[in-house]
Amino acid sequence: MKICHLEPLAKLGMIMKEKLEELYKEFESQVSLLKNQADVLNLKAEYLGKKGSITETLKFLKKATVEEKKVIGPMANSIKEKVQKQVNQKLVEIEKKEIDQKLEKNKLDISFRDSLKESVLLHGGLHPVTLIQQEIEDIFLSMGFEVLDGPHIEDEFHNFEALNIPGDHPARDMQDTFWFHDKETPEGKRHLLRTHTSTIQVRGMSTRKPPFRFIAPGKVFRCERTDASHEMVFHQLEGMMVGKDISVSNLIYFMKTLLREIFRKDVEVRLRPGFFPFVEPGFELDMKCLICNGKGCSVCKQTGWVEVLPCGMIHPNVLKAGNIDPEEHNGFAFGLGLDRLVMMRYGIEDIRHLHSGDLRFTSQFKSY
Ligand code: FA5
Repeated sequence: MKICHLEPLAKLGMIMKEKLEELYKEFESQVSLLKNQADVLNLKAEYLGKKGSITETLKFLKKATVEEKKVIGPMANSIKEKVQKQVNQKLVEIEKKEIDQKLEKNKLDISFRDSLKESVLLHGGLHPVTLIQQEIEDIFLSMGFEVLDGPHIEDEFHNFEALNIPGDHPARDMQDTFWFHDKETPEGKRHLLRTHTSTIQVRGMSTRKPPFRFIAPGKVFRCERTDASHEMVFHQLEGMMVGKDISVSNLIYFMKTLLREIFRKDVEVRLRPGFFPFVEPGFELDMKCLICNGKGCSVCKQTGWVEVLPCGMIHPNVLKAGNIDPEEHNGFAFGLGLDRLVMMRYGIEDIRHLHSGDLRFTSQFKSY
């Protein structure tokens, strides 16, 4: 603003007041649009800096009389303070916004938000062995069986001796296992990773009075050379029924019912003699290989049959180990290979897929 000549006090005061208010309004509208601190500081310099428009306007005060200064001075200071206050507020506002943006960008979301929920639903789920185990549990629960559990680390007594397999028995070689180099039990027995779920037979028998019936699913461990149908860690499901006058036909009835429910149709089975020291007579219940439909493949070792369900009538010595009088009670037992059953059910040609941890494989199974 150029003022070329001195005005009377009232007029000069009015002109300066109007001019300062006009400048302040102009500043206010500009500052509200700014988005970064550097621009705010530049704008401040344009108004309050050495050559700023407010500063320039106030230079006229030098020429004013004392009376004029008394009126215009406080007014000018108030405008300067208002500008400075606006600048400070804007700087704080921008800084806060920048911090919020940074926090939003680097935020670690540990809650189950939509994206996470989606990936859990897409990729999470139950393993096919668990799915089939749960189905079998339901089938047996509906037939009045209990479901028991037992430890993975067992002692020699429960894994072998109570099952009629003493220390020098050749049947121990059929189930080579992993032994622990730890202290023996008080009875002088060593510890091992259980080789079958039959260990739970003795534990179940000694805590129950006949008649009873239970199943016991779980992981088992064997020192095996792996191939299309053998793993070192696999799953079995033990079953046992004890009472009076139980016969082989009862055993066959339950086994056929189980397979019909699992495969939702009658499957072709064959029963052949099988040797297990804890049953007498003992059987191998094989089912027709559903991978090759009986033609012969690597899973059934070209025989057309897959061994899934060894079983038999409980040996009197095993009943005695469970405190049951074999003269009064008898029963049957079976030990189902769960992984092989899963293979038959879903047409899986190699057992090693099951525990490969490959999501492309496991995500194919219905899990909810
Ligand atoms: C036993 O383990 C007996 N305890 C089963 C039993 C229980 C018989 C009660 C009689 C009465 P066997 O070693 O055959 O038996 O194993 C049982 C089932 O486990 C087999 O039919 C097979 O389906 C499965 N199986 C055995 N070894 C393996 C392996 N290395 N990998 C995957 N599945 C296996």
